[in-house]
Order: sequence, then C-alpha cells, then structure tokens
Amino acid sequence: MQNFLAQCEEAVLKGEKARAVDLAASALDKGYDLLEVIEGGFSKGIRKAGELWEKGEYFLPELAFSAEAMKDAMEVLQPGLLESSEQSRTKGKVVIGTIQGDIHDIGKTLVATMLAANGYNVIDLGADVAYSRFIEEVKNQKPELLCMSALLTTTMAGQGHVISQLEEGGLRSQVKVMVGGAPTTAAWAEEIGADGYAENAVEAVQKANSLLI
Ligand code: B12
Repeated sequence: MQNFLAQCEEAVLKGEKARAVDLAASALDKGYDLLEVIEGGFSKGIRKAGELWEKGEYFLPELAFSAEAMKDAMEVLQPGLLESSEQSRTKGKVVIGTIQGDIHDIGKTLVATMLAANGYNVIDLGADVAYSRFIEEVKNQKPELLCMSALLTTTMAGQGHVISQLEEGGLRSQVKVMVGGAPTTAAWAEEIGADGYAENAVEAVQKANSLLI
C-alpha cells in the first residue's frame, strides 16, 4: 500500500495526469480505502507541489499541472466515494462554496463529496462565489448548513463578511455556518462567529453531524 500511495503522490507532484487517472481507477478496482488514497497519496503530492512553488523550484504552470492531475484523479474517485455511502436518508441540506476572489476548489469539492457520501443533500456553488450569492442561496434554498472554503489569507476575511451579512439580513439564526481551508483555524472560526471549523473532509462530516443531528 505504501508503494501505491507513493506512486499517487508522485503522479500529482510531477503533474502526470494520465498516470494519476490510471492510479485512481486502479484504487477503485482494488477496493482500496479511497480516503487513505486521497489523504496519504494524491493530497500529499499537491501539497508538496505547493511547497516547491513556495521555494521557487516550481513555477505556476507546474503547480497548475499538479492541480489538474489531482482534480482528474478526484473525478475518477468521486463515484466510488459516493457509493460507499449511507444515502438512505437525508441528514439535511448543505450549501457549500469557495469564497469570492478565491479559485481553489479541490479541498472544497472533497468536503462536498464527503458530506454527500454521508447522507447530506449538497448544493455546490463552485469557487469564487460572490458574498451576495451565499446570502441569496441561504434565503432561497434554506439549507441547515452553510460551508465556506478559503485558501488564501486575503480571502478568508470574506467568510466573516458573509456571516455579518447573514446577521444584517436577519438570516443568521436559520443556518449553521462552518468554515475551513488551509489558512483557517478553530480560533478564526470563533472570531468571526462561525458555528464550526474542520481541518479536513472527514472531520468536516463529524462536525456537520455534531451541529445538525
Ligand atoms: C493547488 C493549488 C493551487 C491551484 C488551484 C487549483 C484548484 N482548482 O483548486 C492553482 C495553481 C490554480 C493555484 C492558484 C493560486 N494559488 Co494556490 N495553492 C494550491 C496548493 C498547492 C494546494 C491546495 C489544495 O488543493 N490542497 C489539497 C486539498 C485536498 O486540501 P485543502 O485545500 O487544504 O482542503 C482540505 C482542508 O483545508 C479542508 N477544507 C477545505 N475547504 C473547507 C471548507 C470547509 C467548510 C471545511 C469544514 C473544511 C475545508 O478540507 C479539505 C480536504 O481535506 C496550496 C498549498 C497548500 N498547502 O494548501 C497553494 C496556495 C493555497 N496557493 C497560494 C497562492 C498564493 C495562489 C495564487 C494567488 C498564486 C498566484 N500568484 O496566482 C493563485 C490564487 C488565485 C486565486 N485568486 O484564487 C498560497 C496561498 C498563500 C496565502 N497564505 O494566502 C498557497 C498556500 C501556496 C503557498 N504555500 O504559498 N493554487
């Protein structure tokens, strides 16, 4: 298994799309634990690519190739993640998106997939979602939970902004709010008045369960 995870990591790190997709398909065939494959393999590769970029050893196109390889592999794994789920009942409606000005969507999509796999009805708004759109969707969709992702220190403030707008619009008490993304923390969630924070997709499901059930 370690060798397989190392191959997944390397395929993403080197931006080898076809290899990443083949590895994802073979993880499904072999019945591997898909979360282990994502966290212990593919995700490690994308984070390492980010570190190399930070050190100036990778340039943006290389980082983008790695991200594409990661996204393609995730697309292959998604049906498998959803299949192993308990979808018999709906635990609640969730609206999720990455905040305005931020195009990072890999982690957000993984959280959305895991929530769906665990019985939530998930409406994924995508990335770079305007503050006003989050408010509109809360008004119209009436979700039990709003999830906002931010990967940039410059965009994380937007999560607080949306919460303030929910308060101003008299909508705050109708919906629980959960935030996440690499620069965010539990202390940040508390500071901006969110109900919850989670460090990864598995914890996000646990947190959602504890908030809603
Ligand atoms: C891949 C990547 C990209 C890809 C994104 C592709 C895509 N479609 O998503 C590309 C190449 C496009 C990109 C662009 C940029 N990037 Co970038 N990127 C990354 C990188 C390497 C990995 C992110 C990732 O996908 N991780 C894998 C996933 C699985 O993990 P995750 O996102 O953390 O999500 C998990 C948790 O955080 C959590 N989670 C996430 N969301 C949520 C939401 C909720 C509600 C909850 C509960 C939990 C949760 O669960 C997830 C699953 O476990 C990070 C480095 C890093 N270490 O994060 C830099 C990073 C985020 N990028 C960075 C930067 C600066 C940029 C650019 C501004 C670069 C530029 N000069 O153009 C642009 C952004 C443009 C914009 N306006 O958004 C910086 C941010 C620095 C900062 N502190 O603000 C980072 C940290 C790199 C670095 N070390 O400097 N990037």
